Amino acid sequence: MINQIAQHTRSKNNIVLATHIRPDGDALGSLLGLAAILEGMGKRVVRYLEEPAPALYDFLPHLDLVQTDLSGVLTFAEDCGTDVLCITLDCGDFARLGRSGPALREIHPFLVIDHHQGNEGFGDLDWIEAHRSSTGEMVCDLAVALGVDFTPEAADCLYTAIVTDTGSFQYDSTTEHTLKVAGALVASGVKPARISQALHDSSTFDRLQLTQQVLSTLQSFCDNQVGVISVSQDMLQRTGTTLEDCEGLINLPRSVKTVRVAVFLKESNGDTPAVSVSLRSRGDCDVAKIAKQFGGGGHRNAAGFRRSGMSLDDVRAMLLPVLEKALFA
Ligand SMILES: [Mn+2]
Repeated sequence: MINQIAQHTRSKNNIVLATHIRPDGDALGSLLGLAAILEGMGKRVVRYLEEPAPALYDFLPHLDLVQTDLSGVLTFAEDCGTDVLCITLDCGDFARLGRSGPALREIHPFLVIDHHQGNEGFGDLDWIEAHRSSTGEMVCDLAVALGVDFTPEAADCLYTAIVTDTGSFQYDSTTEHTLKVAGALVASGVKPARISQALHDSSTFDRLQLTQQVLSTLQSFCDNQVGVISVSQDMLQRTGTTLEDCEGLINLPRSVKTVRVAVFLKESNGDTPAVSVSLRSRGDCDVAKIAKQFGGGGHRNAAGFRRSGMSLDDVRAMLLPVLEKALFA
């Protein structure tokens, strides 16, 4: 499949790249990294995001080149006639493309590059490998298949993609190949300490105060095998932060030795109350299966779902019996 993807990519001069809504490091890093690779091949590339990227990723090269104007992207594609293709990166299903999905899907060929478990494919051509650590890792292989060297910018973006989706090479999805690819990126100029500092040592006192409040909600269940934290809109208002500032906090309950599943409940702001739930597991507990029961999805060790019209307490009460069953099955 990678060769077919490479062949299609070679055959077109204009390429639209898109990723999922509320993009994470893998989504942004894969998109910006592949864009730099394709531009190095002399192609015209559109980097499309439905909404601006979270400020946490401001350090990524070429983030300023991202376009958020869908009509401009569609006009570009139309003007290219048949000499265009669209690639979505790290997008586990069609709905995750957001409001722009249906319009982008009109661009042909439409290629899907992704590593989400349960992605059944929604492109003209789907390259989906659920065992991969990250979409960034797959893009690195694509660059090799295309016979292109990594520019320093591409390498920084792709390293960020891999390092964020593997929790800095800590998750089960990290393989020998993942580390080989990361090594190749370092050989191309990546400074791991610089990326790690940008991702992890760039906090603010507001964010630390938010962390303090979120940690005060910590509860353990199921013989200390489940750790739950939550954030309310009230906490965000009090500390002058946003949900974006909650990135990474789920690793706090996950860091407890006995915890097999960490849960982070986040109250959304909006007209109707809603709670989004992040699940992280260690070892063999498949949280993607659990998320799926509630209409969500993800990977075996990292998944999530969203519930409208329920409070934080209601969602916790709904989820705990399901977790208990999964852990003690
Ligand atoms: Mn990913």
